[in-house]
Amino acid sequence: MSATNTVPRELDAIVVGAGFSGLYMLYKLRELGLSTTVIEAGGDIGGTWYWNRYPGARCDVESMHYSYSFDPELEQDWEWTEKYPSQPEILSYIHHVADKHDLRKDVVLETKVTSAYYDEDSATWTVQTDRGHEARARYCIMAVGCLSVPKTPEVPGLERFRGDWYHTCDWPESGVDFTGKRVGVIGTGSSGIQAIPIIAKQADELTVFQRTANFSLPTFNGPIDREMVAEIKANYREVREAGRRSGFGVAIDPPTKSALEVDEEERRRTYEERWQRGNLTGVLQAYTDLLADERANETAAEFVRGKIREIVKDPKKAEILSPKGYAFGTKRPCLDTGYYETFNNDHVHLVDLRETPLVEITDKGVRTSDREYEVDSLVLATGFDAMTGALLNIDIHGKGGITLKEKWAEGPMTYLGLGVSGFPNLFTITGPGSPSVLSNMIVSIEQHVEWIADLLDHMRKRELTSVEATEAAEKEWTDHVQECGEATLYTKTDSWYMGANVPGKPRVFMPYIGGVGAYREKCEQVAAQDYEGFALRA
Ligand code: NA7
Repeated sequence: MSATNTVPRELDAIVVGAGFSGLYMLYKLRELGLSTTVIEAGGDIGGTWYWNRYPGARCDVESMHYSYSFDPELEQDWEWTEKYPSQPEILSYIHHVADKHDLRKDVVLETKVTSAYYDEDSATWTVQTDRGHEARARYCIMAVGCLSVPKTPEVPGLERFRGDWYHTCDWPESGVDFTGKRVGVIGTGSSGIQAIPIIAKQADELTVFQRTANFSLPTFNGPIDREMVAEIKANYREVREAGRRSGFGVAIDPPTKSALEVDEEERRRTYEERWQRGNLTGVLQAYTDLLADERANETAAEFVRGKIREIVKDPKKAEILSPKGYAFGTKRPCLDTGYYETFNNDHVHLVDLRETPLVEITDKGVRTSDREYEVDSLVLATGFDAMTGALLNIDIHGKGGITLKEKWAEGPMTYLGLGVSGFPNLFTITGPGSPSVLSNMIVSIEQHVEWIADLLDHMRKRELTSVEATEAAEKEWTDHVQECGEATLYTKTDSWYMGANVPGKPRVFMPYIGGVGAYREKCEQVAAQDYEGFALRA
């Protein structure tokens, strides 16, 4: 079944975005019998996994956990092939789910929502698109993703560049062949770190422009372990439930000791064993205080630096690749396949932009403070205007005409990352103030979608027409999110969690660090207490 082109003028709900969250929201709204259209900017469904098609794109949550849990049949039938799912495999999974549940017929593609206006008298939203649609709905649900507005380097000249350039999150569907090319990559976050080893295999020369060295751990990816799959499938309900009640959305044995209460030899053994697990949380969750105490953190950071020095043969490159100046884990750490090893190739060069800053893009390549690097192709792996970017790109007007941009001028304020006071009947799936980006996204998405669906069901049964976060509840929650952040090392680092990667963006810790389990409990309590902190009106 293919997507539709029409947006009915009157609907119960409009969902913006057809990634994991928008598609599941559609499924749940249909269950409630609410007429719904999903409006999606991309040329197909998939959200993050539609756009981020760069070579090597892969999720760094293991396949068996990075999937929907709402459909037990799907869960049993679908077969993942690798420990960590690649972008093409995740995208075909999303297509499979959409086909199975016939979701596409309510999705409008290649259409951007440009504005949304709330009308207080009718308690409805009027949404407009760049293709001239105008539709009115009781509910407007933003499923726009946390990492969906790309950011380019803040230096001039990109328009002058005569070669081809690509942003990792807007990669040509036909792919790119770098064979025989001199390629430059700017950015060494997750996207750059995943793409670089593969580009290096094709390119004649690869120059990596690094501003901040990142901590990256090996995935030890490979074919999925069939015994593990059988065991998880036999116990999927328990596995999912444990994930939902955990810190990050995948259950782990929580640490019990401080890194500083054991001797160096024990720490080294522990870190080594956890390094070999090939996952994001292994080393970081070895001790209770790695994300709270600088001295404790330094023990793990130095362990990773030791690994980099072991792998990278050129001591100068190893030194540049060794992260310093911020705590391990406080910028999103990466998982890689052969990243550091790539720098042992003679045709792979590394430029330290801290030493020689980026000055401009020229017609021939990249100029740093000391020289020009000529390249045929340029890859921008320079990240996103995270968490608030996609919401603020839409001209959203709430009660009294106030815009979301005005409301969030000093940083995002939400109640539970789900609702915003002054913006009734508007929901933000995985919004700022929720654990989203600090969790297995799908666990967070399912919880948000189900919570919103329960609330809408509650409202329908009681014939209520509007729901709005109260200012007091919103303030209390936003302060709590900040306090939780301040109790960790996260707020000491310039990261996209802090809005620090986008010049002029308010410096506020945006995600909730208290864990998905604690967060879920809070949401459940709110619902049980008649949606405490939300004003419900008839
Ligand atoms: P990230 O993690 O934000 O990484 C972007 C990278 O680009 C990072 O190394 C930045 O360095 C670098 N960057 C950004 N702007 C510039 C300029 N102007 N000059 C040089 N270098 C620059 O984005 P990703 O796409 O890799 O990953 C996003 C998330 O996707 C990731 O965290 C996972 O959650 C999945 P900086 O650190 O700012 O110095």
